[in-house]
Amino acid sequence: MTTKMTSNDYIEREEKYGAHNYHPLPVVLDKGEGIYVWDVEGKRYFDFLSAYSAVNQGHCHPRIINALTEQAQKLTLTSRAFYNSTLGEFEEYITKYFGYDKVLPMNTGAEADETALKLCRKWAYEKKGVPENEAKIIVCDGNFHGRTITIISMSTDPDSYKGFGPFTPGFVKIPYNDLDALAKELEDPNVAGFLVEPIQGEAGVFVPDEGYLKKAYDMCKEKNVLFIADEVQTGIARTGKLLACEHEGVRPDVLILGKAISGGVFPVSAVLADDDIMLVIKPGEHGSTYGGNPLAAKVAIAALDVVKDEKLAENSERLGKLFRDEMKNVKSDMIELVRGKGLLNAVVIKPKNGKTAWDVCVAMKENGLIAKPTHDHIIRFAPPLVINEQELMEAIEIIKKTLAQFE
Ligand code: IF1
Repeated sequence: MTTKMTSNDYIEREEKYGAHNYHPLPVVLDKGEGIYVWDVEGKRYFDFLSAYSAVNQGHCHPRIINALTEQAQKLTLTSRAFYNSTLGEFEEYITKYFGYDKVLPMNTGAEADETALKLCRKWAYEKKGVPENEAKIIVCDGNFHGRTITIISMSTDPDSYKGFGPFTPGFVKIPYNDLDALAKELEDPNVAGFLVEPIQGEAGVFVPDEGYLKKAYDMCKEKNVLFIADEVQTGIARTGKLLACEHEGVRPDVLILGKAISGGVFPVSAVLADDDIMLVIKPGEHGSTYGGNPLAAKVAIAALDVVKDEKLAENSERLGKLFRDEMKNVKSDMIELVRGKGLLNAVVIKPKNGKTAWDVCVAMKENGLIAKPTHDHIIRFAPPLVINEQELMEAIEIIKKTLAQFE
């Protein structure tokens, strides 16, 4: 009779056979449903990371799973060498959903960011008249757009770029939330685009000043520079609007989506733009084997339907405010700061008696809630957007109880 594997057995096996490119919290997840996940010992947790905002619709949402399983029995992948019966349906659905002429479907967020960079450069040469190979793209300190070599060439975080050089040229780094720095760089006629996260997730949920995005957008328009919004993490209702740019009435020239576009069920990403930008890429100049495959198409349609039908943006807005109000009233000298928008929030932890954000996360796990620190001292709290008020209050009680253990 084989003995049942324990969490430690699973962890040791991953240690032995898997690359060591992560340092996960010591919990082994085995099942997910809605806002909850269960570990291999059957213990239930509130999921307060939502796979970094990919599971906004909740784990294993029945409508999205049905779309996956139904299409999986019919046709999963054709490549783009041929047409198929689902891609056009997805393209029409998502372009109308977000209000753009065209979509270029990819798989991961990084691929969508790379796509946007290529689109921006080509548009600069063909439409703006920037000399070939001279295009510059402005990015922000503290950015996170993925892990490819070109994307880490934009990074200011040594953990992302150290040891992976040489780097792709053509990027200009400026401080985030700094309009004077942007204005200065926009004077260069070879600037093609400004790539920005409406809220910097990985950096620690940095919410820029009110009006920053709108002013930055207007400054880009004055200089015929593309405003490119990376909404991979902030999009799909996470910050209380369908897109974070909507809080300021900004319609990006190029919109980058990923993660929750498919509700955590299948890797789907997309770049949206109008014809004058999107059509600079001609047949055979860009793509990917799985980009826009039938499974992705049907899963994404179902996932985006759920966002609208279940009013996830409204729920995110309302419960995000409740979360921040409650957390700001928690009496704990480990809480330095609470910030966020919608249900994308972070608590900055002040170490105490040598205890750090990591220790708080391990203790929260023991108490039935999983979240993970970013940059050592910041804990991101991002539950699935299907959470209700009673469940949120229960989760907040766990956070309070855990912090009290460190008093
Ligand atoms: C990991 C971070 C979050 C993203 C934005 C593009 C991408 C991401 C704004 C690339 C991806 C993920 C990557 C994942 C952890 C997570 C993350 F901590 F890495 F930075 F969310 F903050 N634009 N973010 O946030 O999308 O290629 O991953 O599909 O690398 O561990 P991807």
